[in-house]
Amino acid sequence: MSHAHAAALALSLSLAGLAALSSAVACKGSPEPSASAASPGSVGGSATPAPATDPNARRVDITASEKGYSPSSIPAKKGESLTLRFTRTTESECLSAVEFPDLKIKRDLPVNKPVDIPIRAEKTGDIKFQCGMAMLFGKIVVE
Ligand SMILES: [Cu+2]
Repeated sequence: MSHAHAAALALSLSLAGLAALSSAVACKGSPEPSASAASPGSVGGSATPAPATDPNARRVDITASEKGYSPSSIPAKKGESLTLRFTRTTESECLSAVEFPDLKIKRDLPVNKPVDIPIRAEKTGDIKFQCGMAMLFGKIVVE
């Protein structure tokens, strides 16, 4: 009688132990994948605000007329600071804003009011700009 009793007790103890073990594993396993998925990708994008106009920057006057941007291609040296002075000379709404998609810069261009946009030519290649509707284009060619 006492022998059967002990066996039953041992069985229930080991069952309780198994249950405790499996629930501990389940709790530990769940938070890990979401924690590791959240961490990468925090570096992307240039969150740096546009610098205040650099006094040493080279100024380039660009006219935005119904014919488009003039000049539409601006050569620059790598590392150079530029101030692009856009002047819109047409009532056409097409050119009411200028946008640098790669730099995430967008500025309104009021008619006949020069708008300065500081640009740093950080790497070689083209820095494109365009009207707000992406119909007219220009670029800075960095070498
Ligand atoms: Cu346009």
